[in-house]
Amino acid sequence: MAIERTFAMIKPDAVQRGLVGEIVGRFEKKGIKIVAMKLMQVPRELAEKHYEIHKGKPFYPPLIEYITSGPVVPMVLEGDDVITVARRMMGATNPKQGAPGEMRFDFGQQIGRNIIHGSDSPETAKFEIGLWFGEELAGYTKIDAAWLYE
Ligand code: D4T
Repeated sequence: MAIERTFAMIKPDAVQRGLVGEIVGRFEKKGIKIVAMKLMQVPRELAEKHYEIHKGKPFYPPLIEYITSGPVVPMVLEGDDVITVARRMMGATNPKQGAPGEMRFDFGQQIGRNIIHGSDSPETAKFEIGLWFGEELAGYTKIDAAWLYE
């Protein structure tokens, strides 16, 4: 068992389309623990730091516009192998690919409006949690742990 933390962010299209509850509900039903969550407008500087790796690519300017276009819901999730598991729940980057059951496939249509972000590695998760929430995030005990983990 590898209990780990990851960073996820519900993007502006999903917030505007009223999908926050649905998305958070999917994580909750899976048994994934929400360690931190907030709703916020993304300052341009933060968006640029978050997507620094894509700087110079053709989709970078519209990506920054999109992510700063309305409030987002960043969160920190905790669970067994959650970095990989949460990414699988989100699905293929392009909603046109992937399969039913994946959030991006179920709720989205275009790659430039793909609903949600999730960290893709332990290094990225650590960086993104620090960037959006600061280094030290207190944990808490949740009553379902004994029923989720053997
Ligand atoms: P994020 O980072 O948003 O969780 O998406 P992924 O990790 O699944 O995919 P990514 O980093 O390759 O892309 C970041 C972000 O850019 C948008 N995008 C990407 C786009 O608009 N056009 C493109 O061609 C690509 C590759 C979608 C997600």
